[in-house]
Amino acid sequence: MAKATYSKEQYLKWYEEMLVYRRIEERAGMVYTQQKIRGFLHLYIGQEAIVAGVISAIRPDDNMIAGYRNHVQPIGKGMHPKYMMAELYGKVTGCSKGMGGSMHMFSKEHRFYGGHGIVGGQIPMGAGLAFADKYRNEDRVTICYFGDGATRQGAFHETMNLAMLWKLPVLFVIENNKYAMGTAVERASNVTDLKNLGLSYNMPSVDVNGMDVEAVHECFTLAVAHARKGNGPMLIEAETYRYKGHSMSDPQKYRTKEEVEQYKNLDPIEKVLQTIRSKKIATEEEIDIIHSRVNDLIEECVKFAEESPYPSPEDLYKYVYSEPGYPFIMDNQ
Ligand SMILES: Cc1ncc(C[n+]2csc(CCOP(=O)(O)OP(=O)(O)O)c2C)c(N)n1
Ligand SMILES: [Mg+2]
Repeated sequence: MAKATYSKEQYLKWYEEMLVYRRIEERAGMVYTQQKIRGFLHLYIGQEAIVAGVISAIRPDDNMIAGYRNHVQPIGKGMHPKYMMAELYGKVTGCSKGMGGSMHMFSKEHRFYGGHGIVGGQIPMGAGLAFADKYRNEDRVTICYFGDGATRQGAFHETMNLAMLWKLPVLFVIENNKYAMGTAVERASNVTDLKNLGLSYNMPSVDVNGMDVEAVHECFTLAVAHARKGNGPMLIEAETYRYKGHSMSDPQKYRTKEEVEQYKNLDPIEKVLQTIRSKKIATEEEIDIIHSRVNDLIEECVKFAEESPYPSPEDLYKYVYSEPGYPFIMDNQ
């Protein structure tokens, strides 16, 4: 348990935010089985404390970029979740106009720069965002998320070197959920203490319990201050676990049910709820109000997605490449 204690508002905000992430992902999984969502669907269930703890430690104008497990990050950055749900449905009202789907959420307005399907592809782009800010003398910080599997990509190592050489204001976040699809970290990597990968580039590197929102918040508060002051990047390994399969069809033969249960006992949302109850931060009535507000929000998102139209066939080839002069700003966010 982290030492610092926070305000009532902060605890309730963390709880509600993580609950929104959990419930919207559960609902997405449900409508997927009804074939309302097609293609891939990588859920964030179990990992919620990472995004929630980062969001409370950064400024709204800081940048964020992620891989394909990217449904909740733009919500944390301030985008209404109905635009995420509509994107999953492939509807024109989605945050990428229904052209991206599950792996390609995007909200330039909220400085969420995707949503990338190529494992590790977002790592050099994260450094690029930070390079642009440094070049323009902006004091923004970029948060760049990727998985344990992505640390096996050459792009990761090339980026570590240049980001450190140029002291870019970027925080690289390894979301170590122990597996890359069905491959456990220790089957793919000689170095299993993944934060140590940063040390060969002399990059300040730490790990944090990614299932404890308070610990994540504390860690990122320090890391963001470090990067914003111009001290350069950091590598943060957030230890976490995904409860669901890699995507929707995953028989999960690479792990035992007992292992999954063991991590569910460390659930980050339950942990905050226990803190709220044990410190008497809120009454049961206040907690119930949060639950019904979250339920109503999820219903609103599904209704919006279901009632929205699909993109028109004439637009099929639009937005594949950037069109000169086209400002990629959605009018619906
Ligand atoms: C360059 C590349 N290679 C392979 C794949 C196929 N693939 C998709 S997800 C994935 C596993 C990545 O695992 P990790 O980085 O740990 O992220 P997680 O899914 O656990 O969040 C792989 C190999 C891909 N999308 N891109
Ligand atoms: Mg992984």
